[in-house]
Amino acid sequence: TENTVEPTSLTLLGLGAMGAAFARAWLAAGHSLTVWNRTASRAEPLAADGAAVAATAAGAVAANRLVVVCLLDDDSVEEALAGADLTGRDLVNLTTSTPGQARARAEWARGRGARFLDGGIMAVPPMVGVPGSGAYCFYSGSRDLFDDHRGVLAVPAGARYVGEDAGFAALHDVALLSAMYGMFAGISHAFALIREEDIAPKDLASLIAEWLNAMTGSVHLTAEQLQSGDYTKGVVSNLAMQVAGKTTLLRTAEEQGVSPELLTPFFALMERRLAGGHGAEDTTGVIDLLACTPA
Ligand code: FVH
Repeated sequence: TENTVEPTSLTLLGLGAMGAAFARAWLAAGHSLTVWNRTASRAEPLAADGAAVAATAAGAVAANRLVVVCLLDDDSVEEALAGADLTGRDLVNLTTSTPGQARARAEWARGRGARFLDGGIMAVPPMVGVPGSGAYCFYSGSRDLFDDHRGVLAVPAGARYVGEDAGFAALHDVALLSAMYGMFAGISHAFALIREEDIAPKDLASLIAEWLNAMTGSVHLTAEQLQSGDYTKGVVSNLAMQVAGKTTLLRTAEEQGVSPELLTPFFALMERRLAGGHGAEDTTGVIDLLACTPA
């Protein structure tokens, strides 16, 4: 988080948990902020902190060249900006979107005379504006917009530009969240296994955290294998061995009275890859099996 940038005037639409956290960070760093929120009362604490409050979204957009939007979803962005003149604006959309929605929104903004940057927030509100918290946003779309406003954008959370394709910020965001949900699934299964036993959850928690940390290096091996096309490169625990070991995991779940439903989809894919004659690989080949026709 940087807060040594020139004082800047900007607009923020959306004062939910995340929008309000961004607003507080910009105000605390001395930037001049105009805010708007559909439910006007949510702007009151920010007005007390020095924000100018616009009565309408169109008015807020008219107040500044740089307009940041942090609303619930893409439909709310459409609704909020329907009556606003975006000509000459630099629109930064931090609302969570799919890559397709972000690309369509970029076209939509360009058609209304605005430069566009999409953002994906990798933080929860308490991390925002806190130096060293690790909060950051992915940004993609107009490089010029990003370069012009990088300093002020990096005040609430670090700023990582990932490409001109407006869909890339959302894609990076969702890729990381997807990895996180896989981890949450494994953690849920692990705790379910010990739930009825005389093992303190906090003791297992430390062990899980330590083990997951030790395993994170595998992400780099997967990347190397994908890049080289050789999925046997550097393999330590091959697929044939892992599929054989699956029986122990499933039998343990049964013994402990735990549904295997969080594990079985991944094991089914590993088995399919093994059946295709890829026992010497790691699990990287599963990625190829996931390819399907985009909607
Ligand atoms: N909060 C979090 O932990 C996550 C972290 C990662 C990124 N997400 C995304 O950030 C966007 C905003 O999330 P939020 O936490 O601020 O969400 P809420 O507190 O629920 O506030 C929603 C705001 O959106 C406004 N809003 C909703 N619908 C409309 C609409 N049709 N027209 C105009 N504004 C609308 C709502 O207004 P109000 O209910 O106060 O009137 C809030 O300002 C989001 O994309 C997350 O996925 C957050």
